[in-house]
Amino acid sequence: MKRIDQKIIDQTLELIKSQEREGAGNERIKTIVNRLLNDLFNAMADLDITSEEMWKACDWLTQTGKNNEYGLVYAGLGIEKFMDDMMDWEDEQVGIHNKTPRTIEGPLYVAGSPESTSYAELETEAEPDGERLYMSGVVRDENGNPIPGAKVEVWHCNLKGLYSHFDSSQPEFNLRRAINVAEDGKYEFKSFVPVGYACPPNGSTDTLMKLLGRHGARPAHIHFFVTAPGYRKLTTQINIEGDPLTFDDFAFATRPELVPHIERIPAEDAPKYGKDEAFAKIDFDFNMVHEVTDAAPGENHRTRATVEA
Ligand code: MBD
Ligand code: FE
Repeated sequence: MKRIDQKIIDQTLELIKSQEREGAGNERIKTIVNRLLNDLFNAMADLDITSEEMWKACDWLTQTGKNNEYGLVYAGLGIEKFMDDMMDWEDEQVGIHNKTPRTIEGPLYVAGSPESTSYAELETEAEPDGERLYMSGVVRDENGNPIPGAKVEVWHCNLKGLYSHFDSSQPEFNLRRAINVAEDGKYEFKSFVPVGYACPPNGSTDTLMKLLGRHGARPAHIHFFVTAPGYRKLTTQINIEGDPLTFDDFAFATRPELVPHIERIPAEDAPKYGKDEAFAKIDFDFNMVHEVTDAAPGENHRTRATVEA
């Protein structure tokens, strides 16, 4: 039951729209804003939203911006996941299959990480209590052939669940690297098994999650951008198998195909793999598809953190 006549809602929407000048401004923005206002005003009426609630929301939005938490809110409300759903559906419609599934980027990427060829060690700062991890695989095209010249950017958090740059106590680019693959398409990195992530306590996202009766935690995961000339940028993650939150991720990023088996190699078998200590081993190939014009591009131009030289 609306607390106001539909006629008045529509009149107000019309009034607001009537100030737009033809030929001025941006048509796409006009369409989007008018649609969102339409849905918002109707929701305000349907839900009997009070002045108190409206201004609480304004305060929360203001604080979220001050905290730089909108990227986190997009993740936690499933907005970023829903964009993936739409792009996946579009891929299916145009017949794109057999690719490594995409999943959300999240708000914690930093551009410009140190580059190397075929192999990288992610720890700028050693994590002495970490369980050693080696992850490796091949970047492949639609036919399974390696893609020479592909680049694998990788980033993950430390054992406190914090990401370098956003956590200023870590060295710049700690646990962030860019690996250029050679002719064989292979990449490998040495790191440690990361832990899960939790939203900053009492921040805007955490506050919202609590009001929704939800948690603000992610299972342990590792992020990737995989790029190659002519191919669609792949934004994805893998999960650490066995994490209790694997399918209870506040950011909805887990996909069954992105939970590779993690194998534990004891110290005595390590030399067989050319390693000198016990380690956890993940094998994971990235299957790329060519850039196409009839489905969403792999890249978007959201503002990303960079490090001043
Ligand atoms: C993360 O580490 C992350 O990957 C996402 C999507 C949201 C918050 C923290
Ligand atoms: Fe993350």
